Amino acid sequence: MALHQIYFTSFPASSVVERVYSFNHNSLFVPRVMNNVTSGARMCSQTIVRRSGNYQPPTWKHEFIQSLSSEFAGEIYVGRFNELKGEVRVVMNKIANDDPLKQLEFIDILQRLGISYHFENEIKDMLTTTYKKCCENDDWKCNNLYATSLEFRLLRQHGFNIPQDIFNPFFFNETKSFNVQLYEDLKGMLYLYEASFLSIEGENILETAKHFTREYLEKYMKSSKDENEVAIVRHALELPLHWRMPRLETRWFIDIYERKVDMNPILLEFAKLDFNKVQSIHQQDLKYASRWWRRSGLGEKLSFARDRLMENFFWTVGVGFEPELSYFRRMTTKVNALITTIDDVYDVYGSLDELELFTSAVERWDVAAMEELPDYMKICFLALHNSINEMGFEALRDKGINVIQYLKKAWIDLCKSYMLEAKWYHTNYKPTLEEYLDNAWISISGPAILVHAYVFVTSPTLENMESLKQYVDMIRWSSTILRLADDLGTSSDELERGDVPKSIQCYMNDTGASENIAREYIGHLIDETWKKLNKTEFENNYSVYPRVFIERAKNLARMAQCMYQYGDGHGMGYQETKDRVMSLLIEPISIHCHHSE
Ligand code: LA6
Ligand code: MN
Ligand code: MN
Ligand code: MN
Ligand code: MN
Repeated sequence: MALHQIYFTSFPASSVVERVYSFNHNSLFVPRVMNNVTSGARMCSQTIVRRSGNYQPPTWKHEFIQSLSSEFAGEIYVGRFNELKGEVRVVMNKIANDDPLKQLEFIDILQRLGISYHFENEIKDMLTTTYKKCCENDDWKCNNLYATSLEFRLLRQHGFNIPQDIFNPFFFNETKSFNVQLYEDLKGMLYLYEASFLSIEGENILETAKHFTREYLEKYMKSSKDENEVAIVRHALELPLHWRMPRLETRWFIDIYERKVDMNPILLEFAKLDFNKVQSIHQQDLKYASRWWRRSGLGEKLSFARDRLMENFFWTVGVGFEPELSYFRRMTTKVNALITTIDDVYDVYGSLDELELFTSAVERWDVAAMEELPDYMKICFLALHNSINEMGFEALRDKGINVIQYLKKAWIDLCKSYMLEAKWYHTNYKPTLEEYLDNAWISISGPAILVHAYVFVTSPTLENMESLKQYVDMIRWSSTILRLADDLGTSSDELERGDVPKSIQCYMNDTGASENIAREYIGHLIDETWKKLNKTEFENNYSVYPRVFIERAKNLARMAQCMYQYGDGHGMGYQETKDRVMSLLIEPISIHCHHSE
């Protein structure tokens, strides 16, 4: 059935790559260059000068959201859906006795079509068998870069720590370079490129592979006239598969798959139907969240802050799309909306004195603490207090555990990190990049989001919550990527409005580099941080951090790279975000029936 032929049928001219890119992997940080705390900048004036975010009103109205409905929510398609699912399972069982490459290709297609979550156990079994034999040099992958790369990527994606050495047959250790005969193999090069993003620090073969294949693919793009191939390669170069927001990738791939000559119509129809069914569940979650947001009154009362209910919901779909994660999406939208609002209180509207009051009110976590707050902060504080306590109540009711102190701690840590940035801003202090990042991975709210997510997607124990309280590495690296991606997308606007120097500016201050060089460096840091995040997964003990949680941590980083891919997709109402929301949440995929009744 050769599903892999969706990719390439022709190969490019050989010898397009002349040299192997090498990269400097020294310290992440450069030494401190300047330290200019301006003292005596206390806020003492009576009139408070407030900044403005210049935010546009929301793109999506509450009434529009409430009007959404989908024919895929009902019973009409259930029969066909189950029928197709059964047929896919039959194909899968047949393939289980087939050659290993066929199995891997099938798993890859299921994943890319967004339907692999229906067959998790079957996939796990197949990959466990593959892993046991991964170091044998079997015929099906011998001298086959494509097959080896696919095997490597799938195994690592599923937490199996297959060694980089399986690429040894293609790599010359003496010259530290790949065999140039690989230039003949576009598909192999593309798959090696994708595989290289599953690496951890210190894996030199994979690091060489990443630069070698990128350079090759970039040259290929310039020389090829095959539009389909160029589109696929461009897509891969923009962002590798491992960094992509899963649902958008699914939506993109379904269209690609449909154009493939030997595609399997059963898989295609099942993928479309499943996409639409999942979308109808997302719409229900969105409507719930929008009702909550409307009732909170925050959008109207705090007119200086971003009113971004749809975007806040969209994040949650990026972090967890599966049908059974409705509760997670509903609650996390609330968390995101509170974060977005309170972030603007600290960054845009609040005076330093007001912010001190707010921070200590959150530390007290007590309605009595509201008394001394200005009115606009009262409503914000009470919305926070009530919403989070209610989540705590539901965890107690449904999971039998009192997590409020842990949720509360996440908000205290977040507000303290906001407070530190506010002080830096008001005293015109310029932190080094290292000093900035030490705080900024918390102030981007990743730890807060993930601690709450842990409660929403697992059955937490007090022991787990205690260990999470220290913000394990997984949370740290995911949040660091979130921060760096956010800085790449938002810091231009932030600096114009008035804000602390973000990572790009800190690096410029530290080194005297230009903005372009600094942006490139931050991109490099994202790459390095992904390696650390990858590593946490291989070291993980699944009983403390189950897959369902690890996937949230990885997806948070992916969603950040999606939201900020072209700028501030979260705050600025970009067309790109509108189009993405349309295609994921509003418009179903049209279904042509391939079966006759
Ligand atoms: C980004 O805003 C923002 F609102 C976030 C809270 C990022 C992640 C949020 C989710 C998932 P901004 P700052 C809702 O760029 O001030 O203002 O930390 O964040 O740079
Ligand atoms: Mn690199
Ligand atoms: Mn902000
Ligand atoms: Mn902020
Ligand atoms: Mn920002």
